[in-house]
Amino acid sequence: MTKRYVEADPYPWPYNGELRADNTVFIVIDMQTDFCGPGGYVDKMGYDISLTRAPIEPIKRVFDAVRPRGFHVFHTREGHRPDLSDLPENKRWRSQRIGAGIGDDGPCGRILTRGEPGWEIIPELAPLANEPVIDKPGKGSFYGTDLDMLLRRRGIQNIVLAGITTDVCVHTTMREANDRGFECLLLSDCTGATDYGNYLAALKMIKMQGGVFGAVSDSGTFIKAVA
Ligand code: C5J
Repeated sequence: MTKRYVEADPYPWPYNGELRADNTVFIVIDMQTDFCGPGGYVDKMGYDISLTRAPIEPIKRVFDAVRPRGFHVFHTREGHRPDLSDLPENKRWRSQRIGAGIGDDGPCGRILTRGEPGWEIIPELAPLANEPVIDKPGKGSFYGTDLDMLLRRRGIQNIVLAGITTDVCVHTTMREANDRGFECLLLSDCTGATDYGNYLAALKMIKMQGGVFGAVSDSGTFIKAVA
């Protein structure tokens, strides 16, 4: 079968050239109001949400390229049960000390709490009805979820990552996926962090050791490869 690659750093991705719609998923991590909207968790903590909003338009362009071609598309949401029974005490304590207590009332409802307006994925990037949404209590998308099962049942081998934040939920998910044997690619303009230095460092970390967690490309290059 013809091999297909995305130009990427530090190697043309995927390693084996088996880039197809049926074995590849585009996963969009935590594009929720709490992470990129006014009054959400990240805004309440005092970070600049223009950094976490920057990926919105590039992600839209990737949707337009992958959806009609039959690629799998998944979404994730970080959040906790309304009774907070899945919220570790230390995670709550840390959020309170920075002034954005998880479960506390905020301008977008209770912070990082399932069912609240701030927890919703932003309307611009709303999932389609057939696209799985993974609700996760932590930073990684595999811990405490059925993501691994959904990917393996669909025969997915390649994961293209996007979303926020690069250094926290995106990186944790990429590392978890890499350890499970999935071949991962992060699109640099489809992700953002609360700190620009952390964003750059997170991209650099992926590329060490011959691509220790996979490879990095960008939306335009990826779209060209799948078109
Ligand atoms: C954070 C996330 N940063 N989605 N969550 O707490 O990266």
